[in-house]
Amino acid sequence: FALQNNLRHALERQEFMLFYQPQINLQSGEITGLEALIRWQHPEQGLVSPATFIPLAEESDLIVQIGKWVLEVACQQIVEWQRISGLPLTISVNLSARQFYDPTLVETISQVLRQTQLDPKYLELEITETIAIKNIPLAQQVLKQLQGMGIKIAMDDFGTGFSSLNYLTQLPLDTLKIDQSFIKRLTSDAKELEVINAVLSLGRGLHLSVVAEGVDTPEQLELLKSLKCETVQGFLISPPLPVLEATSKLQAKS
Ligand code: G
Ligand code: G
Ligand code: MN
Ligand code: NA
Repeated sequence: FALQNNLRHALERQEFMLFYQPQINLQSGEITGLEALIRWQHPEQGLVSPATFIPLAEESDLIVQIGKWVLEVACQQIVEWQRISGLPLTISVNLSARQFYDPTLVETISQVLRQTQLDPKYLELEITETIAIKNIPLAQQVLKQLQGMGIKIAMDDFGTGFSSLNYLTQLPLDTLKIDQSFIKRLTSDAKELEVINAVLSLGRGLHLSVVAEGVDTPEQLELLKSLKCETVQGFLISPPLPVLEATSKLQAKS
């Protein structure tokens, strides 16, 4: 209860911040984009994980306000990073269910794009299978509008939902993000390799980019390279970083 109460004031008290986790192209080693990940600096409890407070925020419209803040800050930041690095960087932003189905989402996003002057093709919105299957026809409609604006859509945690293959042809998508759990098991079993291979081949067939998430070891990286995986993200490459550290990393690359 206390946490939920504090959460209500966290925005005005400026207690949220974004961390950014780089994604790299496996062939070139270049950073192609970053995923924005929210953090809550709680005055007494320290850093609170979004895994804890996003579900609380989802219980009310608070998630819509927090989500808007995330979009504003993330889009502003990527414009700045594109400018200083000269790289065509994409920013990936996670959406929650209530935020995704909120009737103000599309207007909020167009407003943020106008304000920040970010080219929509550099904004990627991440939704999960669980979000999509709540209401496939509505999800389809919202995603079509967003894609029509030039925004990219990624299916996050791919492979952990129920009807993975069922919705793939029904929803307009640009990217599949293979869930971390698949990558974690990548070394132990030849069957795991085949599953990832199948997702990569599915991606190629459907003209979707594929990102392997949670890459933790050099061995996993080598296996993904051998499978011709395009993009990777994970602690081995970099953990989510505060702005200044991410900026240094981008400057070192350019
Ligand atoms: O960064 P971390 O591993 O602590 O994230 C935990 C969970 O919180 C992940 O599922 C991630 O997608 C989610 N998350 C992080 N930032 C955001 C955000 O800005 N919005 C939403 N809806 N979820 C987020
Ligand atoms: O649900 P989603 O995929 O958005 O969650 C992303 C979160 O996963 C990030 O916030 C980050 O903290 C976490 N993460 C990113 N890379 C790794 C990794 O290599 N290993 C582990 N265990 N977690 C990771
Ligand atoms: Mn994500
Ligand atoms: Na994920």
